[in-house]
Amino acid sequence: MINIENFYRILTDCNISFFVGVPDSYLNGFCNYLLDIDPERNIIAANEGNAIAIAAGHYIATQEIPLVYMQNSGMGNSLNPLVSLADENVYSIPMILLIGWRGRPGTGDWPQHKRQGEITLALLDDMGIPYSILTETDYARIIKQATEYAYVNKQSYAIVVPKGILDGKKDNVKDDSYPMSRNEAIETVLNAVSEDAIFVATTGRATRELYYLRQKRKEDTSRDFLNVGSMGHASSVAMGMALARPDKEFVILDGDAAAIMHMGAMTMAGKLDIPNLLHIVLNNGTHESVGGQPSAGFLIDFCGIAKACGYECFDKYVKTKEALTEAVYRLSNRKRAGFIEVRIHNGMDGGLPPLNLSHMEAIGSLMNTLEKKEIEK
Ligand SMILES: Cc1ncc(C[n+]2csc(CCOP(=O)(O)OP(=O)(O)O)c2C)c(N)n1
Repeated sequence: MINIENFYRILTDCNISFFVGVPDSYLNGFCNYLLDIDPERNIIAANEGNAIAIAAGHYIATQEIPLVYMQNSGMGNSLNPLVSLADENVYSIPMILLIGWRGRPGTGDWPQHKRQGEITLALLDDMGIPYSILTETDYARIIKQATEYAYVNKQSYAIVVPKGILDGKKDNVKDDSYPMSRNEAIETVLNAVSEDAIFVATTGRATRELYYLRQKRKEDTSRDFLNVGSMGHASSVAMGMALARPDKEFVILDGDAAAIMHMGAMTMAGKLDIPNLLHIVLNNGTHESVGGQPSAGFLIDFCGIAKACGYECFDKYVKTKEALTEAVYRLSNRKRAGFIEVRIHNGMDGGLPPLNLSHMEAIGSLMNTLEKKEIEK
């Protein structure tokens, strides 16, 4: 584990002092240090493409080289502005990329990280971005080499970060901002909607909580889709299913940061005839699954946005079990897609088991459930 203070000091010695990105658990110690030390110059972006473009704007306005941090899962989001905005063939905007290397071959990681882990270095090669793999002993030299390259060549340089080098302890801090936990909110929804509704849960803790609750309640999981990767796309997967199966109800358990990451998807509620869709955002105002860094969740009016996008909404937001149950009932006769924002507190059940399941089996039984209904009809 690198001393984060030293790491930061070397960056600032090399004139890197503007930071923008999406948090990652492998960069957790660094991200949380930035939050403490200089929140003004650390922008937590909506998605990794947003981060690259903000960094580009910063460079254009100041000629200071920015640092963009991200999990390698976000490389896809960053690719378009990297190659069509910052690339040497266009505006040649240099930046330092700090990339958490989930799924590094040989290290073992969850299935959703496997392919991205395998292609991380190849993607950088293909984009013409040189890189170094960060080590505990050689980090000062790597930072200097990266920044020198960026200044001299006006091009980006990536520092790829393996597990255990910049990750701090993930604090499980329970705050008392709102009465309900994620677990309680999900259980309330499970109790309020029809028994055969199909659930789609977002990346991170929501998938684990839903799976865990199904075991605890001795319910089968063949009606659940666990969107373990593709952050921000759970609602779109649900929309695709809802459109194809108007006879079934689909409930999305989304996260605030995930919904914000691909918020454009919400406009589809105004375009598509999907009253069988209920989109619930579990808003704790943070990226809790990767260390609790703040999102814009508490700064924006989700229900206002949802209404403007064509959803039917209940109130501004709900925060108690009773209000959440009431919201589900009030929306049960909706004519359009429904939307509920639930404010929840941070803090996770420490005993929550990891998600140990076969994704192919899980999708097989969900597809079976959907197919069975078709035959019965
Ligand atoms: C494209 C992409 N970027 C970053 C990540 C890392 N990541 C996993 S979960 C998560 C935070 C999700 O926050 P939110 O949706 O609010 O749910 P919470 O964790 O608070 O329950 C992040 C940033 C990822 N999986 N994919």
